[in-house]
Amino acid sequence: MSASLPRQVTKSITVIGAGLVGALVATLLAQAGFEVDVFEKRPDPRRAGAGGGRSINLALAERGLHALRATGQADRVLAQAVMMRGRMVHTPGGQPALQRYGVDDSEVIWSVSRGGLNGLMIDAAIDAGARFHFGQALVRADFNAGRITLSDGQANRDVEASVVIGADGAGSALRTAMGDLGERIQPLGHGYRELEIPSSKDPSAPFRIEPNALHIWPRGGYMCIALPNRDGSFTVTLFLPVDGGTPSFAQIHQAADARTFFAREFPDALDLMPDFDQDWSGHPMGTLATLYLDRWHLGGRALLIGDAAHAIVPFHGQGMNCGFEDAAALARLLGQHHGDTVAAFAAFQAERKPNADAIATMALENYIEMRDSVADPHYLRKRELGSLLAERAPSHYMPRYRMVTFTHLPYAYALERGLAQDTLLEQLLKGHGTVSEVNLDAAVATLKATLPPLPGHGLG
Ligand code: FAD
Ligand code: E0Q
Repeated sequence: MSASLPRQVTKSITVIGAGLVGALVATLLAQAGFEVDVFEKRPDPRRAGAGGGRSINLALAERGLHALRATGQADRVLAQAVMMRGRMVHTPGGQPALQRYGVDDSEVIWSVSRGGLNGLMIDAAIDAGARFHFGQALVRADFNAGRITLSDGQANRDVEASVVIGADGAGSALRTAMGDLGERIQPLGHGYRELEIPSSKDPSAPFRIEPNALHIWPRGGYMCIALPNRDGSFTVTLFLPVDGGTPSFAQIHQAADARTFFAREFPDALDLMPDFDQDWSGHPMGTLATLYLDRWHLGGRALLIGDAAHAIVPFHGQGMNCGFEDAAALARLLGQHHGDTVAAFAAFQAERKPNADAIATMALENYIEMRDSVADPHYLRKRELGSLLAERAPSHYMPRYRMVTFTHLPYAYALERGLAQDTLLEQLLKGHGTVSEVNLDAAVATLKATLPPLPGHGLG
């Protein structure tokens, strides 16, 4: 680096959005010694009544946990989480069956309350020295003047902000203010609606279905899932086409139609939801899309992270995890570049964009896998052979799900390696009706001859 070039070295940073990623990045940057101000459109989520009293949960996996460990908050978060060992697949008429996520209980994921995690991270950021300003929405920004405009719903005011980080989610106002970033939004055409399985009345057995699992009711073109909460309840999500077919949200006009649909397709789940009609009417449909941008930053003045830069569909449970990995990468790069935001932001985009693109692809693929394939015999054969190869040749085979969920291998590597492994599995299974027909010694030899070893076994 040339000593004669003036560098823009930053001491203070403005974050837009105090959601999951904004609160985490504020913590990490404040801990690194930056002066951090966070502006959030909504009221303080730690105050009673915020979130409307509903518990929405999400799956926390290794990438997200790793970033939380850096803040010292991981143990506190896990103390409020419910362990999920695998997905419990509910097929029509069959017994629910658990498909383990990892090799043993060291490889599990965690169901955490969105509001609880958000509040805890805001507390951590404040402890680290960050200042929060709630009820303050970004409305525009003048990056040349180093000024942003905020609205409290009544009036606008300007504040100085020479470096701005947009963690304001999929509908980011900072992204709009940044001008043409080569934006492409790809709607999925499917939406979601949240329901609840309440806890049982028996305090000694509060969970009405297996607590330590992510439940899935796959039905081909659509599906339901349920994630456990600490109090014994489950948050249920129905994923369904928005319109253009049967069934679709467009054809379900009222709670009674929804009940008829559930009685036919998800009767066991419906039995667990005594407040179904009220729940259905109270929660609007959400839509799903993937967001791609060509550029995530304006020199060293503005940068987008988390959903604001790369919103994805939720079917791999990695949106927050990826955003948390973003936050840790940004803090590391700002340190490596000594606060030079021009260099750090460019390095951030170069490092993270290929990985964000890869998880976007894998998340879309996982919808098909979840709603369709988890009950498909060919899929189950591939899964079984994959597990056997992973057991026999751990240096050369690791299921893609495991790379994504339990390692820090770059998402782009997981996508590429997963494709190569999948091609091999198809080849090995060709002409065989069952996995027991496959000669495993020969399969391992082919695997080792075809693919290079995994980097450092990919763990750690
Ligand atoms: P957000 O959480 O959207 O936060 C953005 C914040 O910015 C909000 O607080 C908002 O109020 C604020 N804001 C917005 N506009 C402004 C403005 N103009 N000025 C100031 N503030 C503003 N991810 C997982 O890892 N695991 C899962 O299991 C999982 N499940 C999901 C299920 C569903 C149905 C959906 C939709 C998503 C799921 N995700 C999951 C993805 C996850 O929710 C997101 O990736 C994550 O919330 C992104 O965090 P964020 O902080 O970038 O954005
Ligand atoms: C996970 C954990 C919303 C959501 C969140 C998730 C997962 C799924 C299906 C969904 C993927 C999986 N998964 O089970 O393969 O692992 O987070 Cl729909």
